[in-house]
Amino acid sequence: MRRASKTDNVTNHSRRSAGEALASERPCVAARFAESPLLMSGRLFPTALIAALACLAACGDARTPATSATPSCAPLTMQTTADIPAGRVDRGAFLFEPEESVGGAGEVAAFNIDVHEVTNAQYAAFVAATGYVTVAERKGPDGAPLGGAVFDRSQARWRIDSAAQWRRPEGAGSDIRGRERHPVVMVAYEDALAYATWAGRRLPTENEWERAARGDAPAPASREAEAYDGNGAPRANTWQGVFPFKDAGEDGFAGSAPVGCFPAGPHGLHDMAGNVWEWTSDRFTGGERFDAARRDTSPARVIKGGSHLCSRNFCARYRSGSRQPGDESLGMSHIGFRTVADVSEDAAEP
Ligand SMILES: [Ca+2]
Ligand SMILES: [Ca+2]
Repeated sequence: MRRASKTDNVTNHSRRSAGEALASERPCVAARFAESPLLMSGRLFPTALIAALACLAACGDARTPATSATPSCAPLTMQTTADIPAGRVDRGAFLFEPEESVGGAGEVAAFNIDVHEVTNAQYAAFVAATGYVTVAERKGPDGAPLGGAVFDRSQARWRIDSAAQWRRPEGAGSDIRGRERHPVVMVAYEDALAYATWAGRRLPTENEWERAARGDAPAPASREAEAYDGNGAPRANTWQGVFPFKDAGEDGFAGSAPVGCFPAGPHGLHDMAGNVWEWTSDRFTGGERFDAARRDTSPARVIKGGSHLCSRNFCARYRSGSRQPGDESLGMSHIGFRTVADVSEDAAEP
């Protein structure tokens, strides 16, 4: 069922258009902690710092559309939102990583969700309408913009770049021309929330996001099932090759992809696995256990679905059941979002 919303309007607007894993499986985490610019920035809370570094350590960025595949991207006139009926999420039915046993499964009320990640064109429309200034653009104590975290492909490492923001995802000299349909990145949590609020919507909870991704099906008993089909053909934008050194782009993209270029899931949603991680409103309270004391205070939010930086050798979290912490104050190359809204149960009947 299509549902009219401001998101629909901006979808068709023509104005202009690391580490996805915790330390458990990544051999180079310690080394990257030592060299990360985040350690020197002093911007992050300790817990969020660890969380962000875990993310940074495990995945990298890319930007250049590649290569061997020629995906067929759905037209932008595709349905822009979908109603998800109420139901239960049994996250963690099959566990690949320790953090996947943390956080509650449970019932989810009916809701409506964007069928694709919010695009650069959509975010541009929001900024044009409101004059909103993202966290990355705001000045820090030294007078320079706060910037965001950019993966430097040539160096195979991340950096904090004060010139990076949503219009310049790779920092100075970069832009989003030709990437109007790519997911907006370099948006901190509050930047995503501001867009959602403007659109009359909100950000999904983790359980909502996961139910939207998988429907009534249980979490697949395979790491690969949501990113590759039974013949090994890519069904999501991830990283082929050895991260962080070589992204072969066998899925058609070395870097982010325009939204809607990979097959939709059970509710017609695109890119729930891969392309960019997506913010949820749940706070990440720890990778090994749920810490109720931090439920309302943790500066890290749960991000879902993996990204174009997830490879088989590092991260491999291109799954609906995966969950990682994202420092809510930091925009990154591989984190975007989509929005949701409440609906009545009747409206959400299939
Ligand atoms: Ca790719
Ligand atoms: Ca995604």
